[in-house]
Amino acid sequence: MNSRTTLSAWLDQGAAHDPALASVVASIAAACAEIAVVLRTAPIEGLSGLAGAVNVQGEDQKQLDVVSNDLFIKHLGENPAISILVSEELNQALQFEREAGAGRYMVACDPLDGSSNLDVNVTVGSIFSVLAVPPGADDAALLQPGTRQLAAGYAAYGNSTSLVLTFGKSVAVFTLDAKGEFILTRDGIAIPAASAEYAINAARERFWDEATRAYVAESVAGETGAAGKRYNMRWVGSMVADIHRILMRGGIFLYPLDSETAAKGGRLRLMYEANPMSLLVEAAGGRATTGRGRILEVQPTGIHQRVAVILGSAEEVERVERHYAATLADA
Ligand code: P6P
Repeated sequence: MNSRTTLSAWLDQGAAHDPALASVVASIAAACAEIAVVLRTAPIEGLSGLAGAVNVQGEDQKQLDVVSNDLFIKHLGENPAISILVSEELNQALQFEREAGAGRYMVACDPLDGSSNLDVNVTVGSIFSVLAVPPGADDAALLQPGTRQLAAGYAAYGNSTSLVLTFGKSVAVFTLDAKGEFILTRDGIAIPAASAEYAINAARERFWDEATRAYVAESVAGETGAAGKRYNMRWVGSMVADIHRILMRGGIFLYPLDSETAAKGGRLRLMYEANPMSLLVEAAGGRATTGRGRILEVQPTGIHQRVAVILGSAEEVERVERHYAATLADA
């Protein structure tokens, strides 16, 4: 891809089909570009370490969680098309002051996912989802299934900064250049249907359900097992890093419901982790399930609802689904 197509030029060419929606994505990208700059020198600026507060998830907030959340509030608050921000770092939805009837979009985001990896310089990311909301929407209007997303994506702050974006039909990748512009570097991402790489936190084996146990056992058995091929395992502990690898070369990511997370509905959050990642994966030809149904069809009951997440290469997700079907049939 020789020509340098900037994100703004790509949006102007009509990718979003709606100039206001394009402006929402541009505001999100501006927040991510500023977060990337802050992260690059954070240890020098004394921005590593804890903020001294606990967020709604009960997690110790890092200073950079707060800084990233503030940058989303700044950039999204400046865009009159956006009326509501749902954030992992905010207990309640934030309603921006808007003219009567203005502000048709809400953004749900995890401003800095995987922040436990910051101190060891491992890729972290910002995850975002865009939905339409009526002006003056009440909380119930925010609780929309992932099929209603108008755009979704993430920024991966790694050796380069990638912005990975979909409006539901295809997936494009932009890379942040030295001047702070996102440049189109890949388009039409397709996840290979077959893969031999799975991502799961294997230390949780004692909590797994029967379907997860059976899927992993088959993968570990390699050529001698029912899967009939050798597998490799990767687990970064940063969802954006694991999902980016899967979008780039295939694989499957599993954070299933287990005996420890079941009481909370799962580990990962539906509206600003599972749904945006599922829209990306499905737009790239993959599949995304809770094990008991399509993630994008889950009806949220709360903005911080958690859910089981199993997504990636279609053939691998189908193998997991076969094990769930078998165990549910036995139940
Ligand atoms: P565990 C990071 O805290 C996160 O939300 C995701 O980015 C990541 O995939 C997962 O949790 C890691 O969970 O249980 O391995 O620490």
